[in-house]
Formats: sequence, structure tokens, C-alpha cells
Amino acid sequence: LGSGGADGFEPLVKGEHLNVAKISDGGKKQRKNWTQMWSVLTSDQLLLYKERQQEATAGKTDVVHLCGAVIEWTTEKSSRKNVFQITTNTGSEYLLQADSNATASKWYDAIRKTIDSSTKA
Ligand code: I3S
Repeated sequence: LGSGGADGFEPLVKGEHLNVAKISDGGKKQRKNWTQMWSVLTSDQLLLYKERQQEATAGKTDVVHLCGAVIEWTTEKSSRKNVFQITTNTGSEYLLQADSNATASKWYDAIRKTIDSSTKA
């Protein structure tokens, strides 16, 4: 932790590829389908794009609203390592994963901070 190189100390708002599986949509169970997504964290949303290039054209695939969301590491919902879950306040559930523990931890910490600050606001 905290050794993420040049970016290690900044709140992470830039894009990076993460593996994402939406397992519930507003409380309705979804079939797990891991997809590599270009992920961008804003002050209160996690934006998911199929391709990095779509960030420029606003072609979002999904928007995860972080106000009132809950984030937690999980070892039970996947056989993959470094998996955490975001549950939104509307009951949608996302699994996020990166093979690198440093990458997963960096995003977990940044999203947790964003949840805290956007929920207090
Ligand atoms: O929780 P599950 O059902 O074991 O998740 C696996 C499935 O989503 C599987 O797809 P199929 O249902 O089409 O076989 C995926 O290929 C696996 O990656 C999922 O398990 P992991 O442990 O990778 O999350």
C-alpha cells in the first residue's frame, strides 16, 4: 500500500483498465460476465467504458453512483484474487478486480474515499 509509484498519493481520478462484473441490477440478479472496462473515477461516480477511446466521446457503458454506496473486499463471490464489491444505494452490485494487488488496492482506497466524501456531502 502507498507504493503505487508516481500516482500513489493522488486521489485516483484517472482511467485504468479493471475487470468488472455486474452481478445485480437494482436488486435483480445478473449472470456474472467479467469484462475489462476502462474505468474513470469522478467526485461521485465510477464511469465504465468499453474502450479507452470512448472516454472522449462520452460513450459510457455504465455509471456507478457512489453516493450512499458500500464497498467491501470479497473472497466469496469469485475465485479470482483481489476482488471487491460495490453495492449502490439502489441495490446494484458490481464486482471489480485487477490481477495486481497494488492496482486493486489503489482503486479500492480511492473509491472508498469517494464514497465517504460524496455520502457526507
Ligand atoms: O460465480 P460463478 O458463476 O462461478 O462465476 C463464474 C461464471 O461467471 C463463469 O461464466 P459462465 O457462467 O458462463 O461459465 C465465468 O467464466 C467465471 O469467470 C466466473 O467465476 P469467477 O470465479 O471467475 O468469478
